Amino acid sequence: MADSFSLQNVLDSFKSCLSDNKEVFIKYYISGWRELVSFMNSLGSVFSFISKDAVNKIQILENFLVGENGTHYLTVQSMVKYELDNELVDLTKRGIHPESGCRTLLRLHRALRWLQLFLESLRTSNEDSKTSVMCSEAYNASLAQHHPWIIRKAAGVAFCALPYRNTFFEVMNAGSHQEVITLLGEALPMISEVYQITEDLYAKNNLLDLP
Ligand code: 1PZ
Repeated sequence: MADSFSLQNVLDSFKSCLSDNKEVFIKYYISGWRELVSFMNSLGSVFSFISKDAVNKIQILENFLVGENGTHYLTVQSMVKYELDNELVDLTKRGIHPESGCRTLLRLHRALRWLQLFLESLRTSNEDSKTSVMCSEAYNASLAQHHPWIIRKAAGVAFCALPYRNTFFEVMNAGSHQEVITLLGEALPMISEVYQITEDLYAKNNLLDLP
């Protein structure tokens, strides 16, 4: 993990995510998330309940990756195959595998959809746009559908603490506003492709509703 956040690091991680045959490397997927978490931490402690959960999930995947069955966790594709073939996933209700790689990654995958929507709206925003509004619109169109009322409420409170667009662009640490917008334009297709490949894989294997 880098000492300080930069949007470029996020872009680099998601760029490195895809193998030549379009498999998603878990190593770079989680390093992208680590970058994002460090960014979120720099925004203040209101976000710590969100980053704690994200870090927890990143850590679960990391443990699989460095564990004795690590070679099966090289890519999302190999993980799905390995965990399904070996019945390591609770498919319909939580049971003996409450922290499978598949269900854990699904949570981050859903959050990646939020990120995609949020960054796209930042990219196309103007000076009067409010980050809190963009953030909650992206949230309502994605993650919120998977969260109970109490989490949605807490998320809504946190969004109100987001800095203004100008400050936000500065903490992204990628140069002038125009440069940030250009970089977002490069990052988004990468993120979208990683998202879509994972989405198709999960859909094909009926894994989109894992408990
Ligand atoms: C910069 C602004 C940050 C806004 C982040 C928007 C996402 C709000 C998410 C609120 C989630 C709060 C805490 C915990 C939720 C968990 O219950 C769920 C489901 O997991 P389960 O309970 O089934 O184990 N966790 C998630 O949905 C994963 C959330 C990961 C969020 C990562 C956000 C990273 C943001 C990067 C910011 C640039």
